[in-house]
Parts: sequence; C-alpha cells; structure tokens
Amino acid sequence: MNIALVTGASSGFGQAICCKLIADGYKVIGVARRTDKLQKISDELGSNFLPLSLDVTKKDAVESILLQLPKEFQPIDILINNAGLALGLEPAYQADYNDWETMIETNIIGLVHLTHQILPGMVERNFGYIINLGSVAGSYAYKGGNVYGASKAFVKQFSANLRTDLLGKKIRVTNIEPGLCGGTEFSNVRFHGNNEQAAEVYKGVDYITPEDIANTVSWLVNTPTHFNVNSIEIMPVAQASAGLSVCKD
Ligand code: NDP
Ligand code: 8X3
Repeated sequence: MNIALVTGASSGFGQAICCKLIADGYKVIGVARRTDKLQKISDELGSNFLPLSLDVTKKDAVESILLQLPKEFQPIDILINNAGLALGLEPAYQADYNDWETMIETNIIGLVHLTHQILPGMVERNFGYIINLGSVAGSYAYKGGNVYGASKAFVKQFSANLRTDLLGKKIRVTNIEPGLCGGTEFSNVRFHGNNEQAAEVYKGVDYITPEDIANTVSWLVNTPTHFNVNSIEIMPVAQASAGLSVCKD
C-alpha cells in the first residue's frame, strides 16, 4: 500500500495522520476546504503530499476532482475518512437546525461520498483499507451529543456493514472511536469560535493527542493484510464512560 487519501487534512488528527504517513513512506493526498492551511502543510511535507481543496459535502466536486488525480497519486489504497465536526452542545430542543444539517452533511454524507467514489476501485484491484473516524459519542450518549453522537453511530454501523459487504475481498475496514482529544480545532469549531470555552474543555486533563491517533493509524495500516481491527475505542486514562443519570423529584 502506498497511496493514502486523508480527509480533514488541514488540522488536528488529519494533519497529524498526513505527517505520520509521509514519514512512514506513503504518498498522501490531503483533502480539506482551507487552501492556505493545506498549502502550508504541503510546503512542510514535500512532493509526496498532494493538497486537494475540496468540500466533502459537494458530491459533484468530489467526483470530478477524484477523476482528475495526477497519475502518481493513483490508485488510492488507503482512504481515511476523518473530516468531521461537532457543532453546539445544547440540548436537542434548543439546538440550531443548521448545525444539525451541517453535521449530517459532513460526518455522514461527506464520508459516504468519498467511500462511494473510492471503494469500487479498491474492489476492482481486490486491495485496500478504509479507516473511518467515529467517536465514543457514537456508542455512549451524553448531554448535548444529540445529532453529533447519532452521526458517529452511523459511522460505526456503516463501517461494520462495509465489512460485511466486503467479506471475501482483501479490503479492510476499521472504525477508530476516540474519546477526549486535545490539540485540535474540534472544540473551537463546536463552540463556534469561542476559544475560551474551547480551552475549558481540556483544562487539567491529560488528553489524547493528534499524534496518538496518527500513531494508531500508522500501526493499523502496517498490520498484516489478513488482520482486521473492526473498531478501536481509545480514551485518555483521565476519561471513562459516565454512569446512567436519574432525575429525582
Ligand atoms: P479539527 O476541527 O481539528 O479537524 C477537522 C478537519 O475536518 C479539518 O481539517 C477541516 O478542514 C475538515 N473539514 C470539516 N468540514 C469539512 C468539509 N466539509 N470538507 C472537507 N473537510 C472538512 O478536528 P479533529 O481533528 O479533532 O477531528 C477529526 C475527526 O475526529 C472528526 O471526524 C471528529 O468528529 C473526530 N473526533 C474528534 C475527537 C476529538 O476529541 N478531537 C474525538 C473523537 C472523534 P477545513 O475546515 O479546512 O475544511
Ligand atoms: C469527540 C469526543 O466526547 O466530545 O467525538 O464527543 S466527544
């Protein structure tokens, strides 16, 4: 395997994954919307990195840009569906509908666009690896997690169903399910640019870092090809799934 496409490459996990895979000797296509950020990363990573400005929610743009990839960045052997976001932490009855729509369009529809476009080539070559970025939020309910958690539950079940459809083919699928990770823009985005509120989330917590996730990806892609990690849930030692809550009179 030597060519990987990573979505959400302009910050956080995606950026760290690109750096790690380049260091491991892969060619990497990094997808995100912010061209300036991608260009800076490209300047650091050199010619084995191809920056691709693309909004994963735009189906036609995804299709046409992937059909025009330079020869030296084809075929894609590894797809890392990492682009995603949470918006808001309000209870469902106070949430902004536009936030819900954006999460569904990015975390679900965007991921499905990339997969639908790239998977048939992997099947044709009988070779490939899809790694999705789910979340512990897809398994455990928490207050304000409403649509974000549900979108990651989709990613979890979609990953499992892909495995089922791919039985007999040499294509692997893993859902990475991280808990609290700092050093990314996740909370800055969730709180709509309120950086103080975002910083509070990580205060006093020895959180998971983007490099931890990148090292996990590097380990996964280097496991033997007969070996499939279906899902991998990673939390900082400082976090545990909360108990059930009860409201008393
Ligand atoms: P960041 O906000 O740092 O990175 C998100 C990336 O997604 C950015 O590169 C952003 O780039 C890209 N992105 C967002 N929307 C689009 C779009 N429409 N098209 C293309 N790219 C897009 O967050 P993280 O690195 O923390 O998160 C990465 C993934 O990991 C997400 O799926 C998140 O849900 C998941 N996750 C994060 C956890 C955490 O605690 N940090 C824990 C569990 C899971 P740009 O804005 O330039 O388009
Ligand atoms: C990100 C982790 O706990 O904020 O998926 O949902 S959490």
